[in-house]
Amino acid sequence: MIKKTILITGASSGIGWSTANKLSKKGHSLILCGRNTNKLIELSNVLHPDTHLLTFDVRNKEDVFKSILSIPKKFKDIDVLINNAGNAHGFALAHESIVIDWEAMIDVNVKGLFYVTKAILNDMVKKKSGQIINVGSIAGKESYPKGNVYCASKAAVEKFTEGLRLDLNPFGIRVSAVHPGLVATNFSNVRFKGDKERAKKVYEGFTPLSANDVADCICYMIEAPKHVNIADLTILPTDQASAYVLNKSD
Ligand code: 8X3
Repeated sequence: MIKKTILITGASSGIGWSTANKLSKKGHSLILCGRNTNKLIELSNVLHPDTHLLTFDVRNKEDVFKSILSIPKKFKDIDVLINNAGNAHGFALAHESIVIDWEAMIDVNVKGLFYVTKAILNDMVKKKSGQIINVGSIAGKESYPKGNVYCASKAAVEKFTEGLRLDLNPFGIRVSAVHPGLVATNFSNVRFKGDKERAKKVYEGFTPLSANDVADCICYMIEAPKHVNIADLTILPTDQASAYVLNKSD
């Protein structure tokens, strides 16, 4: 298997962390990005030594570009970018939502993803190879009540993915998105602002996906032969038929 250099945003938890763990075990070199240096250091202790840590907040444009520029030579030749950082803030009808929550989702899920991509893109274009995998959501394909801006932010990820694939087509760069449904991670805890009981209920009465299930898909997207681009992959729990049709036991 070809060893690659892979940059992952939002690498310290959930899908990002599971993906990092699996890719590291396969011997790939990783650049783990997150906001909390101590957490990244702690996590990286169990990873392959070929791991570089990068602390920045994707919302901060200057920081994003500076951090990517600071990557040491050994890790500079990035083969794969996994844009995973993203979250939901709040779950309320549009007219009852808080604008600050909307801004947080647009700043991280949309603008942050754009900044990181832009910071890495030129080098991939120059060498005419590379791969970009964006973590979208079923929410980007179908809006659901109270999802409003979160759904819009993930729809932006899907459309940006399509646009990138078109623009980068002449350069042999694979561009794709993985769109998970309900994954049991810290996601709902953040969405419900630390209301653990409410968050727990989201994943009760059915078998949700695990972060590992999604990480397995991402690993396959990376390991697929060079001529194969898994352009758009929706992964749902078997109990979930759409963004809001769920076979839950009572
Ligand atoms: C996370 C999945 O269904 O909560 O993006 O929107 S969902």
